[in-house]
Amino acid sequence: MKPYQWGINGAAYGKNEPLTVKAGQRLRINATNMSMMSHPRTSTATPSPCPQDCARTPSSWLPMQSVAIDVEADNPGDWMVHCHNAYHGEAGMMIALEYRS
Ligand SMILES: [Cu+2]
Repeated sequence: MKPYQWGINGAAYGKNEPLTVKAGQRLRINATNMSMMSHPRTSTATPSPCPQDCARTPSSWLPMQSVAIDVEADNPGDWMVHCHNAYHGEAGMMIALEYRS
């Protein structure tokens, strides 16, 4: 938390490698919250809004808790996987999910 920077896959957004998935594939994102803060997590696609294109962890992603997020590739586009606390996303807690048909 010091400096106030967050990341996914070992780096802040823009420095981490995008996740990729192709049509018909299933992707499992295994994630561990290595911080002592809770992180509500949501995946959203553009232009499709929530709730149909959202994946949420149970209520909140608790400190030191692991979750598995299963994604079925049935909606091509550029997605963002991010913490739902906007200020955490702004600090880098996001990663692109590139889905190509
Ligand atoms: Cu967060």
